[in-house]
Amino acid sequence: MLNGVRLTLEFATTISLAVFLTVPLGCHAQSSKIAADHEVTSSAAKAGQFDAARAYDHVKALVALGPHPSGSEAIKKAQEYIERELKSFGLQLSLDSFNGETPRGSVPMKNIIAELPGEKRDIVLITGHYDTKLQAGFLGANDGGSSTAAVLETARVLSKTKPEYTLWFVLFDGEEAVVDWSAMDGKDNTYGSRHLAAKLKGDGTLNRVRALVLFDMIGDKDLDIKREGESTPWLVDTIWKTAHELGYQKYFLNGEQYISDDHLPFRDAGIPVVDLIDFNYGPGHSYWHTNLDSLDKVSGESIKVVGDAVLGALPEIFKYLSNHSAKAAKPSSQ
Ligand code: 1BN
Ligand code: ZN
Repeated sequence: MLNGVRLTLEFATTISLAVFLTVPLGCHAQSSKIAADHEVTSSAAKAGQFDAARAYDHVKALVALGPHPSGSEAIKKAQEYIERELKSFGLQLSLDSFNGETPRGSVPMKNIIAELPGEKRDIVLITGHYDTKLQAGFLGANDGGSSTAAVLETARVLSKTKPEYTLWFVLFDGEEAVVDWSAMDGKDNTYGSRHLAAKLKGDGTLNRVRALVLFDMIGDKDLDIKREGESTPWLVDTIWKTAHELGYQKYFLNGEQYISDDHLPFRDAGIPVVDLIDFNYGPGHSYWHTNLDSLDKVSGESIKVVGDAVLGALPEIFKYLSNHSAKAAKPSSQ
């Protein structure tokens, strides 16, 4: 069903990445032969594509670990997997470990951050959560798995480039509630993103953060994403425009929804944010936070649709940021 648009999309994504993201010199051998040049170009183009099969394999690997809520033994395996993958792309990791103070006591948590240096020091965050909801038998193929897969595959594709802005690929821990989303005065959720936003504010790095893209629940075989109303309009518009140009209007709908999620701590700190979330999962949303959120409900092609839209929109996002300097209240970092 999603295959019909793939060729057009691959072409469009390759072109836009080629124009706006500089592949570092020395990556590809020079050749005087046109045929050899063509071969080099097409293999580079392939390497520059978001790969649906790789995304699906990430979800499969995470699901195979079993339920991995914050603080569990299984989440340590998920962390090892994510860290190994990000390192294999040649990215520099930093680990933001902390204790989440939950209704069930103190829980060790860890945000995983991989940096891709850009031409500018200012940072765009590409994010998702990797913890699964604390519930016996809950695998979170879509809710936890798909967001992790999208961040990892986006990181792999972009790691071959030198982007205009520095990119941080961030996997948040502790997105899910330990007891209930509204427990503890509405604070039993988004532990990782709240911790990172506060930490970056405290050490001054938040002044360099110019935008945040959040993937969540984007692996549904029946993909339909509405505009998220807490998100920043120009960022939503930019991604929707790109998605529609890529032929993805069927998946990027024009309706609106309001979702409380990992983007909010950064939005509240004044950062432009967008939450890409398909909050219509299964008949009558019946798979969400149930043990029906399993591998068979997820498609790598759906994850690719959203990954392609973000990759394709990045040049426009960078252009917008270049034309709109950081808020005057924030001291300039450059
Ligand atoms: C998304 C996936 N969310 C949790 N898992 C955020 C959310 C929480 C969305 C409560 C709606 C209600
Ligand atoms: Zn959830």
